[in-house]
Amino acid sequence: MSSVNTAIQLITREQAEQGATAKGSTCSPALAKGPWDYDLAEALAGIPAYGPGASSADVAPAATPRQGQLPEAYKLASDAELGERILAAKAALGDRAVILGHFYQRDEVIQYANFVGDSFQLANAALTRPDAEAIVFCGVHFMAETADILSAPEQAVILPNLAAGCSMADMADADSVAECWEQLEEIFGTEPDAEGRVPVLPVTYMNSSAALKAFCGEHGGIVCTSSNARTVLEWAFQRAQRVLFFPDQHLGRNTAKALGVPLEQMPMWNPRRDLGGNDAQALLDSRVILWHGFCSVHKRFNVGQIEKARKDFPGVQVIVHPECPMEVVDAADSAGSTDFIKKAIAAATEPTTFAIGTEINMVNRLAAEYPQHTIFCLDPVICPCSTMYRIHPGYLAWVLEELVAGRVVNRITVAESVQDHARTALERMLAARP
Ligand code: CIZ
Repeated sequence: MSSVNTAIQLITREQAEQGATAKGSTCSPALAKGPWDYDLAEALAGIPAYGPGASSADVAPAATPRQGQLPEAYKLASDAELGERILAAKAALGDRAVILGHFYQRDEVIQYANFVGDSFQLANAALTRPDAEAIVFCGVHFMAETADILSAPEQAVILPNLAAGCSMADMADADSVAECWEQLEEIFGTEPDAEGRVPVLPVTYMNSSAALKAFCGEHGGIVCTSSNARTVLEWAFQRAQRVLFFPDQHLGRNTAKALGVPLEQMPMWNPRRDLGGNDAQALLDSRVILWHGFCSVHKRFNVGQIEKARKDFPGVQVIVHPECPMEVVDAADSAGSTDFIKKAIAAATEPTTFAIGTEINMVNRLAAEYPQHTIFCLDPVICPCSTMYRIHPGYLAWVLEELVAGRVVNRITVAESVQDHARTALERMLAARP
């Protein structure tokens, strides 16, 4: 089975055998360690961090949830022992628990999932199991929040490692967005134009906190995923003269550009600067105001990698995620969500070479699933999502065995007041038609 974990172990072994550092083969050899080392490092330093992988240089806000210490037995257990314990706990729990695994999660965890998919597919998959008392989400924090909003109040959503956040989601916080909104209202006012379109509507990417989804719900706005961003923007433009799009500038820019919005009408909002670093006229002329956020996995892809793939593999199909920078999306053959990428590969009837611009765990899994094709990651360096990495079979075994013992640990609960508005924004997304 291919996975980041096993790939990293191979690199580490090779390095030891060669007595040399295979420079550049991974973004961080620290990935070979257990994520509990980072739980401990954070506890000792008192400062949260995302851990090794693509987001290791991103600054985690002080309020980022931290994980307490995993009991020693789970840290010391071998993979085989953890596997036995997880399977035994799963069998003991039966239908009382459902395990969800995100596409970007490592195979060592995915092998135990009842459902594998993107964040929204997984939240919906959980709805097919109304009898499950516990929804164990092997993904990141905002995904568990969305599952909590959509699931029944008595169902407990569990995130096996509380430190599994999302650096992109953390780049837009509720206070900064509220402050931005206040400044925008001062410039635009609140009166609709002759066609009944309000001056601005907020649109948040699914990769955002429940508080921001609620902000959108409360202010006439909406949520989007990378699968439906175009439909959602069209929906918003029917109701508003412009859109405030957060937190991912790239998804916002790529989607708006495909709809014909000129780049000059997409100013960037830097929350650390007055008016986001813009003058009032640029904001008045705007159609999409892009929040200064990004995904550190997708930021790694560049046009040089695409040129190299085309040179090395004539005829290669380059497919990238729309969280990649605009130049990368423009240079690729196609761009789309994780589901789009998966379906594009599944639809290929002839053996094809695919160079993929998304997270390494998903690319490795696709390569193993479709051996008739040559599938590789555009980024040659093994650099997974730092926060998905924080989930390990040790944490999964722990939360499941706690459930067997009648204890719910690591529950993610979204406050009721936030849930209502966030659900409104999610429901608008489900109902959105261009
Ligand atoms: O929504 C998701 O799960 C993410 C992170 C991206 C996608 O394209 O599915």
